[in-house]
Amino acid sequence: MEKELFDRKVNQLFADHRKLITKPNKIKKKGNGIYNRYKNPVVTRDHAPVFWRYDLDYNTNPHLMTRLGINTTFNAGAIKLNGKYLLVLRTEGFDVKSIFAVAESPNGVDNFKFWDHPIIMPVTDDPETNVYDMRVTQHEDGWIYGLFCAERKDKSQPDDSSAALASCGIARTKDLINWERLPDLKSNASQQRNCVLHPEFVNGKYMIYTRPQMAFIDTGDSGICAGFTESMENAVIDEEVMIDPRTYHTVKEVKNGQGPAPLKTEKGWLHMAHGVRRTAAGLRYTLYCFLTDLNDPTKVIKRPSGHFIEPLNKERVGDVSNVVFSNGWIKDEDGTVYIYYASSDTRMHVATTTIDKLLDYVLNTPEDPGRTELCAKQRDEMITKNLNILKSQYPEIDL
Ligand code: M1P
Repeated sequence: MEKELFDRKVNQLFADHRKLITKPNKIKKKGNGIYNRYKNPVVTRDHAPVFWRYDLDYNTNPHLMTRLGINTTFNAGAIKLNGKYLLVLRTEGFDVKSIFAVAESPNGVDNFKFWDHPIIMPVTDDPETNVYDMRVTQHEDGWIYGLFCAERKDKSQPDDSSAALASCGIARTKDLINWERLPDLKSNASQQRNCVLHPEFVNGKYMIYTRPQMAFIDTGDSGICAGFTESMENAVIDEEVMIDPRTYHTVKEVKNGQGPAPLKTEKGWLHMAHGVRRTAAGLRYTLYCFLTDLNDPTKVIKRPSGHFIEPLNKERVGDVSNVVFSNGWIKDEDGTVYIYYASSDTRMHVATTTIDKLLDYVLNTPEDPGRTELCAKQRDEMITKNLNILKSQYPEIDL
């Protein structure tokens, strides 16, 4: 390629990129009353800067090839800092290693722009092969903590190239730029994923939501648990108590995991989690909510039935299809909540709602009665009530 053409193409790459990242996002019509979905994903792999993917030196890349491709940008932690909405994205290269990248937006729903450099996360004495799914918690001790999955080859099974060990990596920062790596969480479980730091001390200790598991994929009898540690500089949990178990024939039959750190409300701690079902088409991941006691966050006080967000339309297809996963949300000063969720392990979306609506949802959506006969009766009660309302208040509606 002539240098002149190369230069033109470089300019075009940047123009196309700018057009994409500055595209306004719009609320989708026909919401469900609980939250608004948006027309466009907020971050895709094409949002990664051109200079993250291409070698722009004519001498070493005369064909202007993608040199280090980005495969997916998903499962982002979220925090608002200095008035900006920040996502800490799981950014997976073509090499299937994830790195953490920060993208910031002025309004939380569009114009997400990557910071120029990825996070260079310091390693422990036993460097991991992969890191992902960071939960970002602004703790009352003054630090911002990132808890993430640190994955290493299981060296006790040298002949199985898929044998891996997942543990909870811990790091802290004040600005998301400079990170202090702390030792991985120590607990009695051989593996941990989906660990999340609670934002406040509980009885003077740090509380960590865990998901202990005995194998890398299969979680066995595990569910969302909680444990306490005196310090984050050497986090040790001696005992984990189950707070949200898996349940037969529900959205969390096969596995579940805490989403982002819970939001504090006047009625309790508001949680979002993912639940997994096994289907003939493979695993299906949806998001669900629950509320825990303000004074005792290990005690669940409300469990609205079923899922809260499910993969819809284009969201259903991607690297790992039929998945929605969330590890980040932001509560604004005015009560608006920005829920960041990834679809099919591929791209990031936002849904917006308010604390009031979320509380209405968790407090007034009936619990799953557990059996089909009871579900039929539960629905019939609402139908009967509605038919009376319709007859008396909306006679013009043709039923
Ligand atoms: O592929 C779906 C998700 O699978 C894992 O989550 P969990 O351990 O709860 O099954 C994680 O690898 C997550 O990143 C991924 O989105």
